[in-house]
Formats: sequence, C-alpha cells, structure tokens
Amino acid sequence: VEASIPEPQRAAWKKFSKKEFSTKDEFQAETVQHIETTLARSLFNCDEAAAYSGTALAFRDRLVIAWNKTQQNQTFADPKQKVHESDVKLNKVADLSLEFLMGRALDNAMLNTGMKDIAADGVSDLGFRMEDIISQERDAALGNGGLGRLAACFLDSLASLNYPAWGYALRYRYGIFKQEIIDGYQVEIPDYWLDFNPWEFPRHDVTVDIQFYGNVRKETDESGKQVSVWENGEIVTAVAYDAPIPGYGTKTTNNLRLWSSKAAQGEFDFTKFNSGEYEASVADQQRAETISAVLYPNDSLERGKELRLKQQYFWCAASLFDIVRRFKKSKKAWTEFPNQVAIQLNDTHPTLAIPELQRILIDQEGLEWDEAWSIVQQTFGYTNHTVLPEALEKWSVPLIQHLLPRHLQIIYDINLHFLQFVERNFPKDRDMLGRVSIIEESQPKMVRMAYLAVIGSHKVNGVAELHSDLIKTTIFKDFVRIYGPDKFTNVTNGITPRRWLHQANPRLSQLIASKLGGYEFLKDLTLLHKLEAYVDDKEFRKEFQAIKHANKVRLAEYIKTANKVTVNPSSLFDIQVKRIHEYKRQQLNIFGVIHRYLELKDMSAEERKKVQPRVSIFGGKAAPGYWMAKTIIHLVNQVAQVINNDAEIGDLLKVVFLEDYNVSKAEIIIPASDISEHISTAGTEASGTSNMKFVLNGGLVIGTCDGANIEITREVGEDNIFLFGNLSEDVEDLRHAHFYSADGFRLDPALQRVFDTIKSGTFGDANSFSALINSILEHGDYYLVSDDFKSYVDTQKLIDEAYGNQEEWLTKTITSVSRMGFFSSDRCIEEYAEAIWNVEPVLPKEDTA
Ligand code: F55
Repeated sequence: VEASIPEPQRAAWKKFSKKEFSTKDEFQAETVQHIETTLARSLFNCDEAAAYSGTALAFRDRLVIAWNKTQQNQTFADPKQKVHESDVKLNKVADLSLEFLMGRALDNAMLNTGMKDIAADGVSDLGFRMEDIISQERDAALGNGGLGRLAACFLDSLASLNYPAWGYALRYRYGIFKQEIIDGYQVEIPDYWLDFNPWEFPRHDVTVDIQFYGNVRKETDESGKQVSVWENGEIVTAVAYDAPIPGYGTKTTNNLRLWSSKAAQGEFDFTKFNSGEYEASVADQQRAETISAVLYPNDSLERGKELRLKQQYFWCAASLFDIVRRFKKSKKAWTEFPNQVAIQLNDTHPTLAIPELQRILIDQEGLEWDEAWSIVQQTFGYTNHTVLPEALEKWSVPLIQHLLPRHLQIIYDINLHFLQFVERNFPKDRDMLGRVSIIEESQPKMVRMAYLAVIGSHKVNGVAELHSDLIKTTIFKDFVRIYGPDKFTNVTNGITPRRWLHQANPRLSQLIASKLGGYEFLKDLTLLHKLEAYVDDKEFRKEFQAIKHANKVRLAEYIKTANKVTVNPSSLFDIQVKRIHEYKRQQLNIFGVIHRYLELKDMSAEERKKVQPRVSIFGGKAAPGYWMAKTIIHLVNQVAQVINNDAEIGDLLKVVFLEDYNVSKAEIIIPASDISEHISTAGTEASGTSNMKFVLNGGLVIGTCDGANIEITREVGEDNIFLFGNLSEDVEDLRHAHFYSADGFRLDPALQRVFDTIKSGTFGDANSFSALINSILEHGDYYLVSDDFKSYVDTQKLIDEAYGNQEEWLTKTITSVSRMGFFSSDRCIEEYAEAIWNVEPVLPKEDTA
C-alpha cells in the first residue's frame, strides 16, 4: 500500500516519474527518441511505418501514465491517507465479451487526449502527413460484427464517463479473416495482426492456471462435510495482456485484459526434447497455444466445436480468477461480492462464468449452495443479441462432461434447484418443466446456454425495444412467468460519437462545434438538438452539403483505387455494409439492383435523362462455411461486372462490392452515404448499430420495422426515414402462407423477371445462383424476400424522387442528425449503470504533480 513506502523512495520516484507530454516540442522529443532508440531507426531510414510506430509509442507512454493513475485511484479509497485493507475498492464492472472489435487505436488516443492537432503539427515538421501515419496501423479486428463493435463502443463510453470497468477477452493471434474477392468469390486470408502492437502490455507476472478434463472425486473433509475435488486434469496457463482504454476528455484510462494461452510450467517435455523427439516435445505446447489462436468467424451460428468451448471456459475461468483474487485482497465478506463487482455477459458466450463462480464459492471457498447461488445471481447480468434459433448456443452434455466434469455436475444441480422452484410455483403445469429445463432431452442431451444465463443472472436485457419485447414473448416467455417481468429489461444500443462522428467525420464534427460553441456535444450528444435551429441557415446548409460531398469524393477515390471503378460523386450513394446473412437480406438489395438495371435497359434515351444516377455499394464478410452468404457475394460481384461494363448505362447505375469491410473502412464509408440499407426481415435484427452511425453522419435510412430502426423513426420522425415491408407480427402467418396458401404462391412479376434474367445466364452460370432462387421459390422463402420485394422497390422509387429535391433532402438529413442524441453509447452505459450494475463513476484525481 502506497502509504507504507518510505519518504526517500517516494521522493526519488516522484523526481523521475515520467510526465505526460503536452507541447509540440515534448511530443517531438518523445517520438524521435522512440524512433531512434526503441525502434533503432534514424532520420535516414524513417519511413511512414516507423513514423507511425514512434508516434504510437509516444502516445502509449502518455496513456500509460494516466492508466497507472486511474488503476491506483480506482483501487485505493484515498492514496493520501493510510489505507486499510478494507478500503480497497474494486473495478466494479467486468465486461465479459469474447469479441472487442476495436479498430485502430492511435487516432482514438490522439482525439481522446485532445492532442491530435499538436501531434499532426509535430509529425508534419518531421516530414509526414498525419493521415498517412494513421493508416499505417492495422485494425485490432477481434470481433465479427455488431456484437464486438458494441463492446468496443461500451469501453469508450465507460472510460469517458469515468466508470471503473475492465473488459475481458481473449488475445487471439488471428483476428477475423481478411476478405479478398477473387474472380467474384470470397477468399479468406489469415489476419496475423500481432507482429507490431504497441498498445498491449504483456503481464508475464499475471497468470492463471486453468484446468480441463480430469475427474471429480467426492471426499469428506475434517468437519464431516461432503466436498468435490476436481483432479487429474490438464493444465493450461493464461497470461494477461493489457491494453489502455482512454476516455474522451478525462484522465480515466481503463483496462482491456486479453488472455493468451500457453503451456503450463513443466508441460514442456525435456526428456523427449533431449532424446531428439522434438516434434512430440512441442506438441503439448502447441496444443495449449491453440486455445487463444483464432477468433471463430461465425456471427450467428454456433457449431459446437470443442475448441470453441475450451476458449470459452479458458477465458471465463481466467477472468473470474482475476476478479476473485482482487476481491479477496479486500478481506470483505463474500456477501459483499455483488456490491463490489458487476459482471455483464455479452451474449451467452461467457455463460460458463456462472457455474464457474458457483464452483469457486462452494468447492474452494466453502460456502453453502444457497448462499453461493444468491451471490452468483446478484453478480451477473445477461445481454441477449438474437432470437434466431440457429444462433442460440447449446453444448452437448457428453462434451461438457468430458471437458468440464465438475461444471456439468453444477449445471445439473442448478437445474435441479431451478426445476424444484418451478414445480413449487406452477404445480399444475407439468409441460413447463420440460420446456424450461436447462437440459434439452435430445440425443445427445444438450445444455441450453441462454436458459442457464437467464437463471444465473439478476437482469436480462435485449438491445432495442422491439427485440426486448420479442425475447419476452418468444424464447424467454416461460421465464417471464416464472420470475416476473421485472427481471427483463431493455437497453437500446448506442454508438460512441467520438469514433463515429468526431473521428470518422472531423469536418462535420467541427461544423457542429462551430454552431454549438464547442465540442461539449461529444460528451452529451443530446445537445445536437440545438442544430435544428440552423436547419434554415443558408451558410450552415451549404457547408453541411459540401461536407457530405467531400466525403463522397473521398469514398469515390477509394473505390477507384480498390475496385478500378469510376463513380460519380454526385450520384445517390446507396450503401449496405454489414455481415452477409440471409436475414439481413443483401439478396433483396441485389434483386432490387437487377430490377433497376432492367428498367433502365427498357428506357429510351430520353427517359434515361430523367433518371437519378445511383451507386449501389455493398460490403461485408460471409462466415467461411455459410454457402448461401457466399453465393450472395458472388451474385453481387457478377452483377457489378455486367452493369459497370454496360456502356448504355454509364453513370446511371454502378455496383460496387468493397472488399474486406472492417472498422477503419467503415470510418470512410459511413460518412459518404446518402441512403443506407437496414432491410432485415422484421423481427430478426435485434438492433443494428450501423443504422445509427449512418444517420448521425447525415445519411438517411431505407429500412424495415425492425430493431433500432423503429426507435430511430421515433426520434427523427416518419418523414425522415424510408420504411417499408411487412411487420414482425405478420411474419409467422406469411411464412405459413408460403407453404399452405390456398391460391398457391404468386411471385411478383418484377421479381419473376429478375429471376428469369439470372436464369438466362446474364450474370454468368445460372447454376451458381439456383440455391438462392430456390430458397425463395421452393423452400418457403423463410426471409420473406418475395413478400417485401414490391414494397422495397416502390420505396426506392420514392427515394429517387426525394433525392431529386436536394433542398428537401438536405433538410431531412440535418433534421435527422440533430435528433440522434438518444443513440450515444453514453446514454446506453448510464442505463446499464443505473438499472443493472448499480455503480457510480470514480472521478480521476486532480493532477498534483
Ligand atoms: C458472434 C458469434 C456468435 Cl457464436 C454469434 C453471434 C455473433 C455476433 O457477432 N452477433 C452479432 O453481431 N449480433 C448483433 O449484435 C448487435 C449488437 O447488439 C446488434 O445490433 C445486431 O442486431 C446483432 O445482430
């Protein structure tokens, strides 16, 4: 404890402890020093990569100083006074997420510390342009899509709002694969991103030994109590790697702790090594390291692979050990645990943390079952991100039995207690027990992780209003009866305005600041409403429009370089970027594009003159094993090939598939949209978050009544969004009708023509796309593409007309931006803090140095 350190040592430490740079000179001194000594480069061989590295290391030092102080401040009640062990406070919020889709860190660090201008000036003296330096950094792509990016936005908000919070995940050696498009097909390239990562700090002294396999032995302890001993397992060591998470405009710098797996001490077989069996001797080591080797690239399908379960347990067990170790230092009673720690489960991926904490409490800490279980339930909150049945995690009982024998016993005991509780409360409803049991009585039996997560948490939330209502009436209906409705709540998703406005669209951010008298809106996004006063201001409108145009020019340049396609920046930019999935319906979009192409081909030259030129931009990755999604990508590329080379069409229609969509590409793409597409089958997209990003950047939305589109409509007004399609309450009947409708299934003639065109080979071998067409014609059109097609193309027509009136369009976009305050992830985090975590901010200490 700090107070116990003798004065002379403190003085020596103080004298030499590093200060944060705050002037251009100091920044340059640090950067040059890092380039020369840390990187061993000189003036003569300092390229952009080295300049990036030097700048990043200078900023890293700055963050680390604040980071160290934050961690100390959050740990000790008052570092000035003698601190008793019992004053130790904990980092209350632990965000367990298998994914944090962080993107780049340097720009974020510069903006959050408010030092970007000084640094840009500094590197310019050294002969570099800041944007070139920024683009040297590789994305930290430790996530698939919305779920992982949400976790990253939450970290930014937690730090910016001074909440003591740690993120916990895995240090994957390979992030999400890089996507290349070769001959129109997706090809996956491994993303080895760690060869230079200045943002991480290996903590070789922070390790946890994690057990797998083995057996459970019952024994009687001295007091005559039955205890379970899990033994003879295999041990793998978890090593912590920490990354600083700076808040915006605050010294609070939180921690993202990533666990890396390595062979436990003593695992390396020296006997084998010495006798020349090198391969065998390193096999164990490799097996251990495999656990944290790769991020699973599925965004909606759980494939039940043993390695994935190992990842989940490895990460949960290491994180809980870490949390418990810190709690135990406080010497507080266990009943205090839920007051000191809140653990949020990002989807069901960390659900094993529930039986793991119960195991620690009963097997290691000697608590009674009921006392332990009450602590567990009060500690956890569970966020659900999907109602799609194929995405709900289930693990086979034999697999868990094999890998985690003690946890399986505990899961069965949790289930027993739960079912007894249900039976007592619903004695007449015998079917209920089978329906809500954690164990599905299938062959083999399966553990339903979502049910375990609900039962082991005190709050369950969905991520947008419709979604939170849907989970209560569908997948968790019985649980609402069992626990009452208050256990279930909604926290509508949000996005961080720092990255998704200030960083991605600096000119718009600056324009807003000039009208609102500063950048306060980046900390309180509701202040945007004041922009509405400028909706008729000529100068403001002009600049707003010029910014949008400049952003479109920037994207057009990127498209030229990346796709060798020339697009006219004055065209309407229509963008759909997100993971490729049938439920997100990129197929509806591309069928609409083909329809548009056919209509253009029908027109006379005279008629074509009246047409609103459009660029249809697609981007997104398909899970490597998801054939239908890959077929959609192929079709988009084939259609692009044909349309872009049709001289008759020219600028009237261009189609672009942008390769390797990721966070840093999103920062270029999103500010350049006129329209973005959020067109999921109603009831399938839990929230969506890119919809919020697009509107915040002055684009409008074409969307279904799904997820957060509904709340965006409430905020911006019905006149400022283009909604279409069937409603979620009608989806079930429509699906039914595809199979049983009395007068058969009649396809919209325009869609029929699209299919005929594809089948005629206009876009290459028709057989390539037959699965896509047959899923609609033969297999019940589960995603209701045919049902929504007409409404979709009619709405696109309305968009063309609306865009034709540029003044009205501009009014719509400005009005919408000014009404987006609700969708800040700051609002979202405040709601979690209040309704789920019961945690207060810890303000950073004034700098006394
Ligand atoms: C990743 C792995 C698995 Cl096993 C399953 C799902 C995912 C995943 O990436 N899900 C995901 O991104 N879900 C999305 O979460 C967003 C944040 O809440 C929502 O906005 C979006 O609607 C939802 O699809």
